[in-house]
Amino acid sequence: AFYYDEPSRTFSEYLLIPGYSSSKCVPSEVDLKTPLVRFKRGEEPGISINIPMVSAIMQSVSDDRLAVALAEEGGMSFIYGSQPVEEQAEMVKKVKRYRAGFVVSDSNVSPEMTLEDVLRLTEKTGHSTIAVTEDGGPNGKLLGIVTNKDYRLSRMSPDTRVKEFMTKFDDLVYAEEETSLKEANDIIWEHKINCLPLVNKNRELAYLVFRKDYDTHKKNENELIDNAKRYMVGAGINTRDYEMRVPALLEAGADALCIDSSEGFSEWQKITIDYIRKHYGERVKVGAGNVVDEEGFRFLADAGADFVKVGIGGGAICITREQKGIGRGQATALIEVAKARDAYYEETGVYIPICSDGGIVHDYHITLALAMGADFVMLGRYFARFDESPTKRVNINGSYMKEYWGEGSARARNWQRYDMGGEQKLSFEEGVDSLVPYAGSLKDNVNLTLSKVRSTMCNCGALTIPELQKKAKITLVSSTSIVEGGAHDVTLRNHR
Ligand code: MZP
Repeated sequence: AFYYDEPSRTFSEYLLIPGYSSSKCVPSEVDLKTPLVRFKRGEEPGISINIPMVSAIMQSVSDDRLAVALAEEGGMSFIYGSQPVEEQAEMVKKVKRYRAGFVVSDSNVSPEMTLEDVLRLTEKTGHSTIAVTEDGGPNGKLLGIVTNKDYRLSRMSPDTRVKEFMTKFDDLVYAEEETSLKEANDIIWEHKINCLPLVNKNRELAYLVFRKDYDTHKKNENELIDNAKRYMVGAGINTRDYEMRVPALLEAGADALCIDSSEGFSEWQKITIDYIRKHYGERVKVGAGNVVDEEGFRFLADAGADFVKVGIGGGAICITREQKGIGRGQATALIEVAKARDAYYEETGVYIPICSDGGIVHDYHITLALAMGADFVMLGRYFARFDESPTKRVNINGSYMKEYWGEGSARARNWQRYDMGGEQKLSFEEGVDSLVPYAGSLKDNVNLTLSKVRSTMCNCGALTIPELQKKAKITLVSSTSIVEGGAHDVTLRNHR
């Protein structure tokens, strides 16, 4: 066996030593923009994110709602892949249909539905206005608009079909997607309507603009709604069903893919990337991982990964190290892979961003990870605590908690993430089912976290992430990495 001379260490064993900060080095001047995908020396990366945070590819973390909230702050989510292809693609579509400030009609009805169905749908989704499309699909041909108020006032029988009801409201007003906000507003006021559907050339619904959306966008009244900000979103894939999943996710509009695996130094990842390169060339961006050393990084870099994820066994819900005895302290893994990334860049002129995945417990761990060479970090527990995460908020002895479970837990049953080519099932658990303290909105928390990151960067005299990586002085403080190997910072729930 090969023995490493040094023990593997984690973030809590390190601290940053402040460097000189000039009077120009103030938090408001810090730029956190960072590359997401590989680029050649002298060129710009195909995709960058404005803050160095992405959300974990997990059922309890990354659905379309969290993806929109994180994109609004400048980060990016990877929608979880441990669900049927169509459902994952639908989540991606919902994020892509969403434009800053505009409501996307994701709760459409077909003309065959009854008024009772419509009322139930408005109650379930909280949308008072629903678009009626020919096939009931979200982007189908637009036939009309129904508001629950119309229905209530009409006093028609609940069994009435929407198509009969619509004959009472045949003055459908709509506009083309290229309408400017000002024009949309004029139409809304002229027709005394609350909601204007926008359609493409085939009268397929693009989205609904509400009067209140315009009010919140007054400053850019001549902006075209086609140009309104669209959010970026990523999606997890696996090394089993990629031939089905990849095309569906791309069709849905995913901006980047990521092979989601607990252990990425494997031929399966190369085969998956080869498939993508063969069918889509370089235009489809795909991350790979996870790895924890130079060899693993080199393998994925040579295989064509657009970014590489680092980390095995450090996730808050992860018990891989206890179950299988594999893994590495997150800091040591990251430091080695960052060196490998820099050496690769020197040799080939190709920069491959690395993502530190798992084990971020305190906000300062993010700054440390960036200082140690990460281009961005992936977080699960952190995001699971917020309003926007997909899980239930529960009251435990008077305190609000949110559910958070691992992809390797019996609850998620994401066997593809742990697949070693054997039977198609999860043979033993590598993750726990837990609760984390509820923490409020994503926006408030991300802003607070990043204000700490910016402030620490200024203490180190750095205004950008590459500058931090160059200037950071890091010291070891103690050896507590053993704590990271087990479930930590969570309350265990019914775990056998
Ligand atoms: P954390 O931010 O909660 O500490 O860690 C999140 C990361 O843990 C995920 O991005 C993923 O790499 C990893 N993960 C997800 N499920 C499990 C598991 O069940 C796991 N063991 O380790």
